[in-house]
Amino acid sequence: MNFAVIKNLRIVASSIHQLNFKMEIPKLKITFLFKHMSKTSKHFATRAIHQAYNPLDHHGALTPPMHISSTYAFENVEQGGAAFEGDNDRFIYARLGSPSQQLLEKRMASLEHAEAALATASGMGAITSAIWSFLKPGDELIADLSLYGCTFSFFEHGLKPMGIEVTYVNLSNTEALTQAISEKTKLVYSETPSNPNMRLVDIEALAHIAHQHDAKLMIDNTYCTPYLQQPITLGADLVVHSATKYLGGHGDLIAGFVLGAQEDIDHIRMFGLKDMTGAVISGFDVSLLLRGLKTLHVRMDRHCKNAQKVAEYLSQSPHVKNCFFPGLSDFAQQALAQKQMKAPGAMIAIELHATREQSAAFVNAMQMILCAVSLGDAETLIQHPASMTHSTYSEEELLAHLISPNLIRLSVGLEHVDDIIADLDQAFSSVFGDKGLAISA
Ligand code: 3LM
Repeated sequence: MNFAVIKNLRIVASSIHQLNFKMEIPKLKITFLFKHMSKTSKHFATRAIHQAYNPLDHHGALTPPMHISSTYAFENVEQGGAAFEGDNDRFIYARLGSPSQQLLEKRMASLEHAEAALATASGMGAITSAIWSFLKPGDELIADLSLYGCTFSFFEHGLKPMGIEVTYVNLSNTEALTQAISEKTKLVYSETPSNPNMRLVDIEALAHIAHQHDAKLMIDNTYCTPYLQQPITLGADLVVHSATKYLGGHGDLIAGFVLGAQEDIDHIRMFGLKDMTGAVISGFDVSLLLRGLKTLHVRMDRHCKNAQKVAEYLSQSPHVKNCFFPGLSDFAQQALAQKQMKAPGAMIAIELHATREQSAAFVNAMQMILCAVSLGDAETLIQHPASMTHSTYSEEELLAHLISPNLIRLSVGLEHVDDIIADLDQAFSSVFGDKGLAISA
């Protein structure tokens, strides 16, 4: 096979998969190339492991190299200048990206069915970099009522003082968006399910309304991950993640993503991130995330299975007034959950028949389950949002934003489910002095 043929194969391969084969590849590698050429049609689990990386391009290393260089050398000023003009594919400086970050972004874009992705230093880095890129004074952001505490704080204390109008609307009621949206609305923003109270919004319906008014729909998909929900396929323009959670999966990194159309992601990278937030992901965290993504599907399946059993247990407890979990038959938005989520996820919110003090005592009574913020880790985590993750809301704001001061949030982990239930059961007994209702294992 002559070089011209190999070169043509390279062009075809790289246009399909961005595989970058060297000219000297032997026959064996060409076979591998053909195997990889059909990758775009592969399943989620396969893409989470293989997408956009061929070990044979990297000395056979299964684990992609970790690039921690802050800067990149050029042959000369002309080559450097061309890179700054965007005329070649060279890397310049780690605030703009690195080879391993690029791999992570391609892989994540494939999982979310997005044209492009940008990895960031945190979920808040993703949210702020994206939002600063699209809003200017006088513009309006319409946001759902219930938001993660720091997102709410950013809207209140970051956007509003800069002259951006923020209007909170109950987006679970699609009609409410139709009433509220106007020509000054540039962005509609929601989590689904919402942190911490598990309210859903109809992504497809909201996208339709937003687009009729030339506004973008931005969805925080942290609770679901692309394994359970793919907002872009339902019409959302931008998706953000706290990758600190299920995507990393092991509680050992802080990171985020924004995903969307290439043009929008380029703009966020070159403006919101480069010039405004500087929320750059570290090379070490890129590496940990590439590892985390490889097991995402397996972990999520077990998280969801455990959570279903825990939610069923909690919903039968006489001490639980409300158990909010999309997998329960009495969940108010179960039909919507089934329409847009592959499974109910592993986050549960409960309200007890109890005072705020008793609710806190219940959290404090855990023996194995850890009292901690964050979610999506192997460890089951419990916390009291009004005191912890959502303490950025005042008492009045908590009520206005549908976050009950009695609400307790549970991130169901990967321990044996009987041990999780046993711990909850002993906590009920210890606080309420009865024997609890443990479903026997
Ligand atoms: C938490 N949440 O415990 P980072 N979007 C959602 C989130 O839940 C979060 C972010 C964005 C929690 C973190 S609270 C001090 C700990 C839906 C984070 C922000 O910047 O990666 O933390 O993501 O609910």
